[in-house]
Amino acid sequence: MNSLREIAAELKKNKRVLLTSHILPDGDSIGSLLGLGLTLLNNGWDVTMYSVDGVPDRYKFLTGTENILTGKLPEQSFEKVVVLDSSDCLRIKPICEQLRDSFIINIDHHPTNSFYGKMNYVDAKAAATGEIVYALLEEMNLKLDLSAASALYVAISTDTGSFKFENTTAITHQVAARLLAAGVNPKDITPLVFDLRPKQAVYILREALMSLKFTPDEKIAWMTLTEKEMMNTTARDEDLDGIVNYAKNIEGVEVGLLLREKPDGTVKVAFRSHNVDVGSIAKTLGGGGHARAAGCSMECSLENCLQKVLTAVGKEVQ
Ligand SMILES: [Mn+2]
Repeated sequence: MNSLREIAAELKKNKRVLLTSHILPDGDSIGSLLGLGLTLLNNGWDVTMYSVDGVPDRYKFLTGTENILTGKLPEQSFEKVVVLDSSDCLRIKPICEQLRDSFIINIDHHPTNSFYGKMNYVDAKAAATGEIVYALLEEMNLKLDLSAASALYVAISTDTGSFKFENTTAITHQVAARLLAAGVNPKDITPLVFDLRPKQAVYILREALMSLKFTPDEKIAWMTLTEKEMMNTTARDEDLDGIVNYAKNIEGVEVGLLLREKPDGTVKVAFRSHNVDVGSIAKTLGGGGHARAAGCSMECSLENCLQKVLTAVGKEVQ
């Protein structure tokens, strides 16, 4: 692994950089991208910010999201490519091949990271990739403006569930304090990111809750969503954010699951737990993630996938 100092020095050598982050972007994905991108831009870099799946509506209030490209990746060559918050090249699959010969700098906090970059910095203790981006910018001696600070606040507050998850450390709060000192006011951000939801998100939540079921010992709770329910409610992927936590947060439940049928016939599974390492379980099913929050994609019917997942999780829950 490389040090942030080495990465800072390398980034200073070239100004034409591409920054990108993972498919189905979350707050850390977009926030890290913008926090780094806007700061480099303000300091003379020629920055291209790119997100495979665009920017979810929820994060569009952040300044600079309008400059994040999606769709076809520009043909021009980049001197450096920084890939953020992505544990392997599959997380940027549509552009992974195209970037194969690029100088990739991989910056991430997923313990399952495969070190696919020419340079790699992976800190599994960091609460968010945004926390690492903050440290990198400090190493580069670059000052954050309010827009970049707001983006990093979104990155860190979303990956810590508003500073509630166990990944929240003293460093997390120190970084947040500096972001507030740079002008961030949580009341301008938190309601937009955590509280306000579009109507179809509430409708699909209602469908998910209607499907709630438990194992006989009530330690595993799961919800399922069919493609038909997604169509009927006009819900999008991003409207499913956080729904799995309703299963996890039931008293006595150890693992909460959300299984969602996709139009391509696969089933996407989200795992959340209190103590069990669901990251390892997801890995045995072809996925990955963190110890308490993980996911995988499976090729089977909703019912068959559910049985496979319950068997795998059941072995670890007693
Ligand atoms: Mn993250």
